[in-house]
Amino acid sequence: MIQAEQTLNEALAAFDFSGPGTQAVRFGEGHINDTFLVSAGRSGRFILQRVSPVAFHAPEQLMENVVNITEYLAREISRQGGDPRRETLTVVHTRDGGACFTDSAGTVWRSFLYVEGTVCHQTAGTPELFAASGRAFGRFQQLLRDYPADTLHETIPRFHDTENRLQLLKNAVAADPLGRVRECREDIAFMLARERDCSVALDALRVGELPLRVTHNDTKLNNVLMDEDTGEALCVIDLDTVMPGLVINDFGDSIRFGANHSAEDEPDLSKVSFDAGLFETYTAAFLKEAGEALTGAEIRLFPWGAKLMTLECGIRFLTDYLEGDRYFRISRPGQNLDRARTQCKLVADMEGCWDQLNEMMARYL
Ligand code: GN1
Ligand code: MG
Repeated sequence: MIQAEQTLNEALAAFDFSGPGTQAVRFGEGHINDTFLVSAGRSGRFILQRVSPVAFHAPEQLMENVVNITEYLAREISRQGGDPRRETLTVVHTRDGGACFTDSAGTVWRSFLYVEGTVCHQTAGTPELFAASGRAFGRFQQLLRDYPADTLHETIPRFHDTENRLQLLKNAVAADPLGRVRECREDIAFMLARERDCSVALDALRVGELPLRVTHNDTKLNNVLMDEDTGEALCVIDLDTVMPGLVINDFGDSIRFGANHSAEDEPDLSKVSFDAGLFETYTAAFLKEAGEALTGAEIRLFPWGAKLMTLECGIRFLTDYLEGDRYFRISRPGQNLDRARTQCKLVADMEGCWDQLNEMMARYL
């Protein structure tokens, strides 16, 4: 596949960033898109991103969602007395007024204002930080509660369809194109043993126990910008997967990534453990902002959201490892296998304190 650097200059020109002194450097730790920070002299700083063609098959539709969502958020934030230029992303248009640019290789680029004075954390160093991210995603839910969900494109079909994710893993195991299955037998067995679990949230949706809402679907701690001075969460980013979905998945994906003290790709599993205290910290913060909008069934199923998002992410990492690391960017061999294994360890830990998690939820109902 061609590298983003090969068409970066075309994109810089399309967004009118190519004046003398402009610099563009790789930025951030996202696994999917190619992100650059552009310093464009007196015009200021911008984020320029090449949208992954492997992950997103209809990038124009995706950008239609992002434009509509960010404009809606900006209006809501202003209405509530906030600063929309800092509290949500602002799409920067191309010289021709478009929301994105297609390069000579057919790949789509888009740009946002860079939100100055913010930081993005890779681990929840302190409970306060994790709570701040919980407030941010809870507020995101609250801000979008009346957004017409049926007007959103489904940017990745079946994104959190855990049953289908498991089926895709089975297909990859059967095909085993790189002969990697033999080193992952235990990991595969761990996931297959939880086949029934993969249906819990989907069954609740099918019987009408859980409603579809506008959800973010990728609520990692590093998808929130924090104010450098106050430490408070400021702006939810990475809006590519904003779609109709389940709120327990937004809750759960945050727990998956943040309710522990290790990196997602930590190779030493003895360092990876689920922190039930951080689970509670996040629950309280998230519900403080989003609580009124949610139903009792949703809150009751939060532990399931946490377990299923973690299991599903492990399934996705392992599937990608077996298929040759085509989806999640890696910086070293075996990284996707390590990522899959941390997720299994966290699932096992959650199961170890399952009753405690459910009792905790009872206090918030
Ligand atoms: C990807 O783009 P990024 O790095 O924020 C992925 C998420 C995974 C996450 C795992 C579109 O998120 O679904 O949970 O990696 N995004 C997409 O770290 O697949
Ligand atoms: Mg991201």
